[in-house]
Amino acid sequence: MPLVAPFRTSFGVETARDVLLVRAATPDGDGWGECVAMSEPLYSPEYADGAAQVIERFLAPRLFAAGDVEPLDVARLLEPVRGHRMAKAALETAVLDAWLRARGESFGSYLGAVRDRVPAGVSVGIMDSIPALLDAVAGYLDQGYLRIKLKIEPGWDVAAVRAVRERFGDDLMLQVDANAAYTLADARVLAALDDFDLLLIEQPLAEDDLRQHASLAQLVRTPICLDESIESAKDAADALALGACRIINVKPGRVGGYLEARRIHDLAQAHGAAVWCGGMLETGIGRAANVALAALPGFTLPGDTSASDRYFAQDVTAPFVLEDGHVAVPTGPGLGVEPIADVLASMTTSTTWLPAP
Ligand code: NPQ
Ligand code: MG
Repeated sequence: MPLVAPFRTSFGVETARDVLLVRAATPDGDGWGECVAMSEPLYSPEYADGAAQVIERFLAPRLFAAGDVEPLDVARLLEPVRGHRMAKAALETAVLDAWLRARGESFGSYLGAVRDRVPAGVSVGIMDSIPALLDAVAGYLDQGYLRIKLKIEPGWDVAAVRAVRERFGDDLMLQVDANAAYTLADARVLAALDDFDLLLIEQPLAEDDLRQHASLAQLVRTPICLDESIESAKDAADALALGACRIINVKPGRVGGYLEARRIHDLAQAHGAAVWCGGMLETGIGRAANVALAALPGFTLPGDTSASDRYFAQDVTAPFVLEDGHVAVPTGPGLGVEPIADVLASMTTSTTWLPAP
């Protein structure tokens, strides 16, 4: 799926999104899940073709062998396979969607949503110049986005943040995301961001640098938020106990599914830590479930739950739209949205039915 504009982060420039969708065909009806792995292993070790292969060879056979599978069984059945959380999440979501559709219950209702719409933030890529960045941010604010996240990397940080703060004022909810581009030796640059009253600094250091994040947290006033470092509720518990972060970006794909994502929400709530819902340039399928999750009570910061047109001119489902800075939580059974058949067909490059005939 072509992106409406190139999206540059500290790990590269994306101009299109390769999407792996999973459809669970069950006796009670279909369910859908979106695998958020990128086409290349740049954000994390998983990648879309690898996820398709691990599903085909190792994950789906375990579900088929188990016979009558309910959503709460999926993680346990897949647990012997190490890692591959994004692939597992896509399968669990498809099973959960089919199960909820058959019961006539929405994702939001099942997960424990307490809102019918969620405030929307937007993630703004690294630009070629400060004027280009200011134009991009102005455009998103005109559309109504309630919070801006700037992607940063060494050389595109303090000046970019200062320019946005000066142009748009102190009331703008503003945060940054480094996608692991810094080291503890950069603590002085990161501490310089303290002047700009940011909501948080997301994943400044490498994913396996939990201890270093705890050290960094002693050197900067801005709250540290972890994304890539948190792959499970256990990781979240460790990070909070260590003082490595005060806030967690919850991405269901990264942690193995919506049920584990809810556990992180519950844990953070008990710990008094804030969570918010991240984004992986999802189609309407993944976006629907994210918006439902973001409606849980502990999601107290606006998420990267943008409207579909932030990324795609044509979404695979009916588009999610921004209304008064918010995105509506779907109310229909399961995800509440489904792929539009001819749109899906026009975008599909390959289909595999499992088990193979
Ligand atoms: C983040 N997302 O929070 C990610 C990173 C990211 C919205 O900033 C293709 C697929 C391109 C997934 C670029 C946002 C991507 C991607 C960035 C995820 O760290
Ligand atoms: Mg991030």
